[in-house]
Amino acid sequence: MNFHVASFKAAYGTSAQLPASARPEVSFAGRSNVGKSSLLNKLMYRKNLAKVSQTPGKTATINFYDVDGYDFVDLPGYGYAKVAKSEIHRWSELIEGYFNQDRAFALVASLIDIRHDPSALDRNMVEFLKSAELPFAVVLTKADKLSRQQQMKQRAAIKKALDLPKGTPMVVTSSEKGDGIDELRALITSAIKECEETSF
Ligand SMILES: Nc1nc2c(ncn2[C@@H]2O[C@H](COP(=O)(O)OP(=O)(O)OP(=O)(O)O)[C@@H](O)[C@H]2O)c(=O)[nH]1
Ligand SMILES: [Mg+2]
Repeated sequence: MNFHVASFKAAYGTSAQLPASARPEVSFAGRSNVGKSSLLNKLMYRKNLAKVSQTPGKTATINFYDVDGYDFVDLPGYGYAKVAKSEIHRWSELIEGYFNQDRAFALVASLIDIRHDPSALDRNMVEFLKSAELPFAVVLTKADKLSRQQQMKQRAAIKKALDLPKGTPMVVTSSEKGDGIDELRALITSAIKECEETSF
């Protein structure tokens, strides 16, 4: 799979607007500011295809990217305290609407900041992915902010806190330095292959 062949497809503000799923898709979920858009850019070898900002809550729509004929989906971040109630409502409608659809979910990357223990919302997300039996991986972000030793320690603590099913992949990444990016590309490639073999 060639991650260099990437382009923006479309942004959707309500789940009713989402196009039917016609090919495997890889989704990126996580709290606001965890680094979803940065990770997408890094995976796609691009600087600013997905918009990154210092302001949390930047990605308020579901954004689709075409990567070598597959869909990569940047989901709006959860847990940003300073947004209006109406926005939180819109967010839940979008995310729940998205996951409730009959889509070809090849892999959901559940992003968690490696510096912190998982929040209640992070645990909800993982619980949902487990109970829905969706193929998912935990992607720890911003590894460059910790030493190698601290990374290993946090990885073990987060794994324990999430009570992950056996064999759930966990990747330590840094969009800043590039750690774990090739490993994640390989994981995505094999998840897509598996999805194609079983769903199409
Ligand atoms: N040091 C470091 N900073 C990062 C990394 N990834 C993202 N950031 C920074 O974290 C902030 C948020 O990154 P985004 O990629 O916009 O996060 P997001 O999850 O898409 O945020 P929303 O769109 O608000 O949900 C930006 O200031 C990024 O530069 C990383 O691996 N290392
Ligand atoms: Mg974003």
